[in-house]
Amino acid sequence: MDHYSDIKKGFSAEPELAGRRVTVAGLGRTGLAMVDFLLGKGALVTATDAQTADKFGPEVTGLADRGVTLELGGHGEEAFAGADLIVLSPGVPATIGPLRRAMEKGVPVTGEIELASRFVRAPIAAVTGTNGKTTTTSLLGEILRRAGRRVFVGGNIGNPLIGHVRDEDEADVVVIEVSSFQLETAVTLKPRVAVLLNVTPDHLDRYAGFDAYTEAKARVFARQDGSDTAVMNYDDPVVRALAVPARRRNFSRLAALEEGAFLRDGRIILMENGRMAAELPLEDLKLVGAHNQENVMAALLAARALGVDPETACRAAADFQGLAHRVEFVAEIGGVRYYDDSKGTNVGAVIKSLEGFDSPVILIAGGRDKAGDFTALAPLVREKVKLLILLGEAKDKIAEALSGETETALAGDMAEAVSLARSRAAEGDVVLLSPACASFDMFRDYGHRGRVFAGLVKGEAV
Ligand code: UMA
Repeated sequence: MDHYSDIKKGFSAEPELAGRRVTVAGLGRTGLAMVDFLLGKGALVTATDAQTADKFGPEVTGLADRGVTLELGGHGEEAFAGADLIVLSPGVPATIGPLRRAMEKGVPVTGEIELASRFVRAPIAAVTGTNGKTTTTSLLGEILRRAGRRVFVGGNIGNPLIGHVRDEDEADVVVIEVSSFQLETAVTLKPRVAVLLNVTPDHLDRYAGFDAYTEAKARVFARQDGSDTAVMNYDDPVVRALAVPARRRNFSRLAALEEGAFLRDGRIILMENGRMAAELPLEDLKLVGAHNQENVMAALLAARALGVDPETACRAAADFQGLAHRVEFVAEIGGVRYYDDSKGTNVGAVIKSLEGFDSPVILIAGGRDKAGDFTALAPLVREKVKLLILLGEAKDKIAEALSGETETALAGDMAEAVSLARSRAAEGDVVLLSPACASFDMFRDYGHRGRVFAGLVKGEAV
């Protein structure tokens, strides 16, 4: 069933909300920010969530005292059918029964990004894709800040766009990470720059199939025109096959391009009007891994489309340390580079992280086991890890799975692990904390674990 065509426009560019009955579906981060915004606009708000009241804190249960009609523990017919407008949180599919029936009666339905974008005055850069969108969104935000722009960075990254609109923050550019869920309800969203990093199967529990998922992603380009820019992955067959109305700027790790960004001799080359506009040696990047090379190329092209000069963009990209605890560069000491990948809490994440390094790696792993199959790490450990340092509850289980592959040492705590790593690391090596386990046996959470690691590396007390 194609429900996209059913998403009604039904309301104007910057809709008048005062006195209108607006129903907000889903009371997570998006829904709460939306309710705030709508109350500020004088709307008559109904808020509904499938979960019962006992699952919520006072920020939700207290909404009734703020004049909101609250319906928890399910979605009744009236909340939707009696509305002038329904606003969906991204996690609420447009296919649920009472919602569909209201749509059939002609009640307009929208989503948070769509509604918020109608109130945004600044140009919007929207980043989507199956993987890499958070890194690319953050990096683009960073580049723009370095270029002196006032930037709001938000969206699926965790910071709803409607909060920015509600607070009437000033921004020169708005950079949003947008998910396929958010794009389903995007009707008039017209990003000045839209980035599509890649499309591989994901969220197939929500979509009829891969084509429907791709179709949702491609909506980011639907309203663009020749004055806008589409930044697209030339190496991804699904992305490459899409026709877009905007000025197209491709990036590729594999092919030399006359226009766009590509890799040559260990450098990112930016080509504009058939000429090289800038080059950035990959060795200057703090971000590691082939996927991050793509993210950097995409962010550079987006920044160029927003008028950032190529040198500033390349310098900011080179300095970007990555997201906290996701293969985050910590320090280079005596020619040894230290990385915090504390968020690598499963085996798959550690595989991805190890794949990103060409230098010999001293890997610090272990923690609370989540029934991980550590033997899946064997080939990469054999190939790349010169010393495996294990700690936490899972250390014996990991040692059993991997000690045949490389030299292995056990550590009593993080301080011992870091000091062992430091004493054994030679110039050119990488020391990587990527635990393949949860942190709760020794730390409050993965963030705490990462901060302790980084503090020890830098010799700071944490
Ligand atoms: N709910 C209903 N009815 C339903 C389904 C859900 O009432 O039929 C309720 C749930 O009970 C819950 C609420 O909806 O109380 C949650 O709403 P939500 O799932 O939309 O979550 P938010 O807290 O609003 O967070 C959303 C994004 N979540 C999802 O898309 C699932 C966050 O992305 C995003 O950071 C945030 O908005 C701000 O924009 C998270 C995510 O996992 C990181 N995104 C997916 C991804 O990246 O793969 C798309």
